[in-house]
Amino acid sequence: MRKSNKVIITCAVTGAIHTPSMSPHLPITGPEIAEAAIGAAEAGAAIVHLHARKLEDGSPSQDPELFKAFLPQIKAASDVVINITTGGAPTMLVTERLVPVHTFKPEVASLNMGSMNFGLYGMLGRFKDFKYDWERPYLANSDDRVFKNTFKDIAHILESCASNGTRFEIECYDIGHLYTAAHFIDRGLIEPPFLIQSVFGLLGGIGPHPEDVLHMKRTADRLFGDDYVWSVLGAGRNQMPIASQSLAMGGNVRVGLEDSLWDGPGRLAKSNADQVKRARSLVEGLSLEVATPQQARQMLGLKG
Ligand code: KMH
Ligand code: ZN
Repeated sequence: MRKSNKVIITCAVTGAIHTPSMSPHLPITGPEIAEAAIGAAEAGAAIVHLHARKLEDGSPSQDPELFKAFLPQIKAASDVVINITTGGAPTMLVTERLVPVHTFKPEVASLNMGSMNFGLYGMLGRFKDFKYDWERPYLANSDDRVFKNTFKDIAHILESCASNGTRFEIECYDIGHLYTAAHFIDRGLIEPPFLIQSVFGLLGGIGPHPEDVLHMKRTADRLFGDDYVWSVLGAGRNQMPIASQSLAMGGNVRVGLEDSLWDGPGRLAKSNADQVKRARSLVEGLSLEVATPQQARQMLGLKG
C-alpha cells in the first residue's frame, strides 16, 4: 500500500530514442531543454530526467558542454530534482555515458539494470527520417543492437559515483532486472530507499498488460519490502494507462517526451508540461497529492 499520499511525478524531457522527424515539439537545443524542464517543474514534476542532443541533427550526445547549455538555467529557475542519464543511448560505451554524471554530480542518475534488445523508434544514420505512428508503436528497426549493461558496467557506475552522493533511478525493464537490483543491494552497492523505475511496453522488455504491472509490483514488494519507492513509465501509447495503474497500486509516475510523444490517439503532445498536467489530473482525480521537489528529496533520501 501507499506509505504517503504524495506522488512523485518525474518528467523525462527528451531522451535519446525519439527523433526530431517524429515531432516538432521534441526539445533539442539547450534553451529548448531548459524551457521544457522548467515548464514540467511548474506543472508539477518533482524530478526532471535529462539527456542532451547535438544541435546539428538532434541525435543524442553525452558531451558535458551540451548539458551546460541547460543545467544552470534549470537550477536558476526551479528547485526541481535533477536526474542525469547514465544510459545515454544504446550506441554509446559506458565510459562515454558516465561523463556528465561524473562532471555534474547530480542528486539522481539513471541506472539500467540489464542488457537487452531495445525496440527503437529511431536509428543512427537515418536519424532525421523516422516517423511516429500511434498504430505501430514498436518499430524494431534496431534488429542487431543491444543496450549493453553488464554486471561489470552496473558495478562500475555504482562504484564510480559512490563518493558523489548521487542516488539512482533504478530502471527495470523486466522482472529479472529486479533480481539484479537485489543482487547489487546484497553486495552493499545500493542503499535504501531504492527508487525502482519499472519500464513497460518497450520491445525487448516486459509488456504493458495489467498482469505485467501486477507481477512487477508483487516481485518488487517481495524483494525490497518497505525499502523502495516504486515508479513506472509506459512507452508510447502505454504512458497514461500504465501511470493510472501505478497510481491505483500505490506507485509514482514518469512521463515526458523521452517515453512518449503522444497527448492522445494520434495527437502529438505540444510540450512536456502537457503530459505532466495530464499525470497531475490523474493524481488529483484519485485524491492524491503531487509531491514537491523537497518532498521527493525526503521520500528518496537525496542529498539536496
Ligand atoms: N528511455 C527510457 C525507457 C536512461 O536514460 O538511462 C530509458 C532511460 C534510460 O531513461
Ligand atoms: Zn533516459
